Formats: sequence, structure tokens, C-alpha cells
Amino acid sequence: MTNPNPGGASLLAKHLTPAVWEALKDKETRYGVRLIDVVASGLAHPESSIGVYAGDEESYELFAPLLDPIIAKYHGFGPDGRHTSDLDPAHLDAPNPDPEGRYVVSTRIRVARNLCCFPLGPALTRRERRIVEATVVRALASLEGDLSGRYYPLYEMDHATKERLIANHFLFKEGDRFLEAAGLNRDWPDARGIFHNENKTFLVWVNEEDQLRIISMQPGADLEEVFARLARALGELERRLTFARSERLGYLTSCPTNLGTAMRASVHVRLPRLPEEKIKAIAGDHGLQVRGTHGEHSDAEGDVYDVSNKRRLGITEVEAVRQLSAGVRALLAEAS
Ligand code: ADP
Ligand code: ILO
Repeated sequence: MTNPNPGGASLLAKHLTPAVWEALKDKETRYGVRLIDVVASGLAHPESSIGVYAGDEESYELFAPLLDPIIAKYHGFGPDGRHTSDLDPAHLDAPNPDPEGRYVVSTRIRVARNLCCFPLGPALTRRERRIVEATVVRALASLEGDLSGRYYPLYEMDHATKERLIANHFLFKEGDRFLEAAGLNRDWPDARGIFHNENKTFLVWVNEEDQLRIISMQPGADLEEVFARLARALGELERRLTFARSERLGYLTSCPTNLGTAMRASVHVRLPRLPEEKIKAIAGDHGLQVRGTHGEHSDAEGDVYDVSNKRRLGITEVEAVRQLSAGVRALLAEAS
């Protein structure tokens, strides 16, 4: 097969040169992940911004000639970089940027995690996915206090409940075309589900883009409270589960944009007086990205934007939330 570069503006199109294709096309990881699997989503969707998904930890080593330049471009993190983590809430100095609640509707901080010693989602077998689900659900069932909750398997959930949870920003959407092409939606909805505590401030998505998406969220702009809850939950889960992690790349995720902290700290902020271009410019100056009201690939509704840290690797969790805090302050200074 000759180099099937999809064209377009994705990082895949930029970095899948004929030489890279030739060097990697016959390689295969121990879990059977090939170059054609890594690039499948980007080839199917030339409109992708990134275009690649890793099938396992070894993909990041074996396909490094393709993935490293993509990682470098997205995170500003070179091949000699070493990721470090800081989840200590005592190190976070990010007072509520909107104490009167005039602009910030809600705050959400999520991290992605995958279990050590399994392939990542694109290469999981149905049986492995079920083992992952059972392992995660067992760990979640033993959480106590405000972190205790219930697991809701997707196949048991009626349509109306699903729609309501999605509309209220608690549950992942179904049928993402990029995930579909990467093989991440195989056997849907088998072994997928959501765990949450009673007031839905602590939630865990199971077997979507990553095996776990661990989420702390609440109305308002109390970044410190949201971060502290997440850090506490992660501490509890780390005592029960072993997550896939590398010295260099931090926590391992299926999409290279999520490596490192695997953290996306965001606010939903209502900015009726600022043009979208201005919002994007201010956010960009602070290392932040802007999404729509219903997440990635959605539009802003009612002037509510999702503003979050873009970089997740080569930055600590504390730094990522501080970056969000500084950017939100700058936006609110312009908005008032
Ligand atoms: P991810 O957060 O995993 O990168 P998405 O961009 O698809 O993925 O967002 C997932 C969901 O989280 C969407 O419903 C989105 O609207 C919601 N969300 C993101 N940030 C916030 C926030 N600050 N408050 C409430 N919901 C949020
Ligand atoms: N594969 C899609 C999305 C990339 C970034 N978003 C994630 C991780 N959900 C693309 O290349 O546009």
C-alpha cells in the first residue's frame, strides 16, 4: 500500500510523510496494533484536527516517528521532555474568579485514566472491556462519604434518561464519528456506563474514549473546591487501581492530546457582550481552548462557552488549573 495521507489540515496529514509511512507500515505491537489502526480515524475523517489514536502503551514507542511530532506540536513537549504531576490542592492558588456568580455557570475538571496491563480502548477485546468495567465498578463501589454513588450500565438506561443526562452535561454523547473510526465504539453499549454520586458532583465514565474519565463538577466558579474533590477521588482510586503511566508521557490515553495530566479543567462561562473571536483570542493568549456548550464539536448556545486548558502534557495539574483561572479572570475583566 502506498502512503494514504488523507490531506487536509490535521496533524496526521502533516506528519504522515512517505518516509514515515514506509518506516512504520509493517510494524505491530504485542497487542496487534498496526500503523493502519493508529491512523484509521484521521484517514476516514480528513477534517480531523489530530487524526490518530494509540491502541496501547507500546504504540507510543513503536510509532514514535509519527506520534512524537504530533505530541510536540500539540503540547509543546519534545522527545526529551519528562512529565511531572502535582495534584496537591495546597499548591493551588486559584480563588473563585466570579464570586458573585455573574458569568461562570459551572466548573468541571476531568482526567482520563486507563488501567495498567490492558490495551487502550481502540484495541480492547469485548472480554477485556468487560473485565475493565468489572474492575472499575468494584473499586468505585467501595468509595465512601460524598464520593459514594451508583453505577448505571448504559444498556440498562432508557432513552429519556440518557438524553437528560447528556443535555445536563453529565453523560458522554453516543456515536462520535472520530471514535467510531478508531474502533472505540465497538460492541456499543456493552461494558459502558456512568457512575455518579447523589448530587452529581463526582462522576466516572467507563469505557468511552478512555477506560475512565474521572470528573469533578459543580455549579459556579469554585475551582479550588472542584480540584480538591478530584484530587481526593484520585487518591482513593489510586489505592484501588493501577493506572497506565509512563515516565516520559505521564498518564497514557488513547488520544495523544490527553497525555500527561490527562486533565481538562473547564468553565462554562456566559459572555453575551464579547464576540466569539475576541473570546478565542483572549483564551488563546492564556493557553486555553474554547468549545461549544455541549462539548467538543458543538456550538455555543445562549452565549455559553466551554473554556479549558489546551495543554495537558509537560504541565502539572495545578499549573493547568492556574492557567484556567488566569484566563477566566482576563475574560471576565473584558466582559464587565
Ligand atoms: P471531555 O471533557 O471529555 O474532553 P467534551 O468536550 O465532549 O469531552 O465534554 C463532555 C461534556 O462535559 C459535555 O457535555 C460538556 O458540555 C460538558 N462540560 C464541559 N465543561 C463543562 C463545565 N465547565 N460545566 C458543565 N459541563 C461541562
Ligand atoms: N480525533 C479528533 C479529536 C481530537 C481531540 N479530541 C479528543 C481527544 N476527543 C480529531 O482529530 O479531530
